[in-house]
Amino acid sequence: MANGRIPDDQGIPGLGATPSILHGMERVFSGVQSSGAPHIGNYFGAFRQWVADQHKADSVFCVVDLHALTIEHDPTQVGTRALETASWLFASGLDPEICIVFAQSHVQEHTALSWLLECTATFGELRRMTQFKEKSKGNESVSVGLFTYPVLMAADILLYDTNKVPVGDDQRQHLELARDIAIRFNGRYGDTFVVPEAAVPKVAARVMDLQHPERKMSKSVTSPLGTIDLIDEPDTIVQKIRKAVTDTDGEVRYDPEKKPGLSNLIEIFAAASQRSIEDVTASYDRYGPLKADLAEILVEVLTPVRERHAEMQADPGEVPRLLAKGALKARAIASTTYLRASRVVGLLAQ
Ligand code: AQP
Repeated sequence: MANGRIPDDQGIPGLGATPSILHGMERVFSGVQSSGAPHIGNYFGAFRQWVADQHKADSVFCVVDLHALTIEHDPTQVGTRALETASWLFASGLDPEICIVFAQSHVQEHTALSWLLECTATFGELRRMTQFKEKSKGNESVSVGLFTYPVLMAADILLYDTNKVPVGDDQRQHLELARDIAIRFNGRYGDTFVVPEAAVPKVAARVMDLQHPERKMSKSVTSPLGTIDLIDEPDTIVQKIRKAVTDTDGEVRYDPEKKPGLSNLIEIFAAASQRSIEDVTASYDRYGPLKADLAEILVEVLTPVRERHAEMQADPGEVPRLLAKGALKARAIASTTYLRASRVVGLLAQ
């Protein structure tokens, strides 16, 4: 098996097939860490693709709250942040009637499979992960969880017989690792996992910080003027775009290397307006009007999301109820895959 589903006749006898094998649809899976307030990088790099995918594929989306424990966190905020993150997903347009949305910690097969995969991945390949190097830099005490995070992410994906993983560019390397682990596991134990493919958007795959355009916009890095959060009010968006760092040569040109600040703004503009980078660039000859129109279009795109998020706060029980339903559906798929994997590595049947 290369990229297709596991054929029924190669499955483990008696364990049956997963639902998406039965109805033959492509399976999409992706996740977001509940590590802080989601920003426009998350929205244009990931959430917006997910909303489109839910109508075309059998889609599963996860608030990866266990991943959020890999960095410093306040235990009193862990649950609240997971609920907040989920409510941004629903506000962005994920419909729990047509896709599965759940919290990672509610489906224990994620950590169980992660262990089987940790025994397949190698220390050397984890040590090469760029995100680990960046997040651990300068920290005296780095958790083992931060190091093994990409393996848990591989488990998240492989549990759902995932064909396609829509992610931002920063997750490309982790996706490659998930593929390598799946291929190695299948080679060692026989066809068990579908080998997933990354789907990275053509525009805004890596939205950069507005004040430090050499680094990506990030939830867990404090950069109040550099990050546009989905919760930001119109005035705040306008102010942040106006203050965004550009350069002094004054020429409107897309050149991420020489003009990183302006190129980032052009890319955000293209993503928000669904126009091409060339088209946006050709429409302006001064930075001021480009910034003013960008702020306007961002406000237009983000206001409905922010309003839906505010509406959801009216019933604090709604998001937990939706996540509980999502977990039931997710568990039904995950338990079948985990059992399949645990059998092939030789663990005793329960
Ligand atoms: N700056 C970005 N531009 C485009 N896409 C982005 N994503 C994240 N940042 C950008 C994509 O959003 C999805 C969810 O991200 P995540 O929660 O898994 O965390 P992350 O990739 O590590 O990014 P963050 O938001 O910066 O979080 P922290 O600070 O906690 O690490 C993913 O598909 C990601 O690619």
